[in-house]
Amino acid sequence: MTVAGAPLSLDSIREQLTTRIIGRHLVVHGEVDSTNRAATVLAVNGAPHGTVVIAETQSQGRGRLNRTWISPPGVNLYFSILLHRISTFPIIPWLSLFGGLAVVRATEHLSGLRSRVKWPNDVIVDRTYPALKLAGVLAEATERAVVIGIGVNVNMAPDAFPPELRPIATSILMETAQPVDRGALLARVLWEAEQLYDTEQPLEAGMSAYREACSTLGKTVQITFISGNQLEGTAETIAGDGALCLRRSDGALLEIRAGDVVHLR
Ligand code: BT5
Repeated sequence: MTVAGAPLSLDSIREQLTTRIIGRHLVVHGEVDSTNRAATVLAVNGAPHGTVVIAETQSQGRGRLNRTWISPPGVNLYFSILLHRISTFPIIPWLSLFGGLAVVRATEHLSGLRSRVKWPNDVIVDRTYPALKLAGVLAEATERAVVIGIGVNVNMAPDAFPPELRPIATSILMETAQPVDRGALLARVLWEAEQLYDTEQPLEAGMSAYREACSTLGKTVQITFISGNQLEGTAETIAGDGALCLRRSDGALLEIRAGDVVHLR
């Protein structure tokens, strides 16, 4: 067992890993531009299914649509899971939804903190309005592989966030006042992910668990599309393929596959 604050090392992570596939091949960087980019390069070079790339800090950590993921050293988790596109693994929308669910489950297991997913793949603490972002997931697909990048704010102090993020972001430490061993949390997220990606388990069970953990359902939401167009409605359910089903005020039911969601009420 390592202690909170200890650097992440190959040995300390390996000691705590309980997975069969995910993380059996591990690459640990002190600093990298982006673990998603590094994992994509490894995928092209034939890295095994289940490879995990971890970094203490990222110089160009990225969110969706080329946004920045703030990645200070030594306090958080930044990692990417590389999965080959093999027929026994579920399709891409599930992979990215389940990344957020794995973080929710692992966080509660290790710290007792109850977080929720905001569709599609933010992890938030929603006891206040607006909710605070604890983790983000960025799934990117290449021809041969899917890379699921996960950033979790673990032991980050409020003043480590840039001022514009302070009102909208949080960490496990900020919520519970207790530091968490990052190696243990990483090992647990990978274990939860492996359970969810295991096709011996019915996918529908994972989707039901996702719906239960989803803070978006039942809320009035505003969706902004890549085009800048916006829509408002009530989030009614998540379809079996991961789409958000939105009820408009005129009664129409729309299936949304991508967009930025704001919980209005
Ligand atoms: C995400 O994008 O939430 C996906 C973030 C994925 C990060 C991981 S870290 C490991 C892997 N390697 C990478 O390069 N990326 C992945 P999006 O929904 O677009 O949210 C981005 C927005 O979240 C930013 O524009 C900020 O407003 C906010 N943000 C940035 N850094 C944050 C942080 N550390 N904590 C909370 N919010 C943050």
